[in-house]
Amino acid sequence: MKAGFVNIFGKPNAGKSTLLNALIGEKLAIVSSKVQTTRHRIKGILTTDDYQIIFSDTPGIIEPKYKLHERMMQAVKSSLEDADVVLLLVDIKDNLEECDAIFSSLRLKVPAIVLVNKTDKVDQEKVEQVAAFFSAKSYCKKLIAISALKKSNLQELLSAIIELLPEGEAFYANDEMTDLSERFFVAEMIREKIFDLFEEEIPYHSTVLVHEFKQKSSLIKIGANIIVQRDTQKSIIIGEGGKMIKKIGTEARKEIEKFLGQKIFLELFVKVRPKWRENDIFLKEYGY
Ligand SMILES: Nc1nc2c(ncn2[C@@H]2O[C@H](COP(=O)(O)OP(=O)(O)O)[C@@H](O)[C@H]2O)c(=O)[nH]1
Ligand SMILES: [Mg+2]
Repeated sequence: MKAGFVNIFGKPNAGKSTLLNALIGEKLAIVSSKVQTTRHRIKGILTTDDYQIIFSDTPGIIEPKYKLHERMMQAVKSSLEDADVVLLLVDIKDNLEECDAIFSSLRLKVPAIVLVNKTDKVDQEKVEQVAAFFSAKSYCKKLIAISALKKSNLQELLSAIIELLPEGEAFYANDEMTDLSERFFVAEMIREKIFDLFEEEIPYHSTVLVHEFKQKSSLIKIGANIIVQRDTQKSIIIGEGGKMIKKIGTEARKEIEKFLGQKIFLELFVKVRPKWRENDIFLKEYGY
């Protein structure tokens, strides 16, 4: 048996969450076209008779600007510490020098596979050029060109990981897919809709807290608070005549029902908590 922790790092928007979902075959991590969508370390566990891989998706590596950012970078740091194998993900269209600088600064002590992602967007010549750039780097044990979105070359990636994985017993039971609670994923699915439906600062000033999760006879009753920093943001989230919050609710409900495999009743509230992103007590309460 082989077992170990395989942690995914990269700049915001490289496709880390898309890759985790593709590898696990289940949507664990929310995805958006906007940067800094992922705020936590999210584990996805893949178990067979021969191996157990515990993947971790992490927030994109950034320079912290407020306390929430600091918490996000702590999630990155903790993932660096327990990794057996590291996946360094690059958006093929990103600035290569910048990615290289970030990867070098991690001072990795474990083998790293560089994954050149989004190859579906470019031609073969570009793939070869970027592959040559990273193959020459000292931290690059192996390089694989993939498309997380189109799920291409993931089998090759799995084989490469298994080769580097240490011998050992499984850390989690066979049927465990993640270490996080259903409440967490429900809150994340609501947060994803906020990223989809609102522009500019709204997604970055918002978070979601599930305060009620109760099994009733034929459905689960879920109550959640959308937390924002200002009254104006509350009005935007609610929308004219409640139009927007209704839209968040409808779209989130579909995803949550798919995830839980059960009908739900979803009730959303909006709460204003000035500067919650800077406040230790609020950050803790909201799971950061
Ligand atoms: N074309 C293309 N888009 C991708 C690929 N992987 C991820 N994306 C898109 O890139 C954006 C950011 O993805 P996400 O997984 O949230 O990135 P993260 O910030 O690194 O977790 C989303 O719009 C994804 O659909 C890929 O292989 N090809
Ligand atoms: Mg992400």
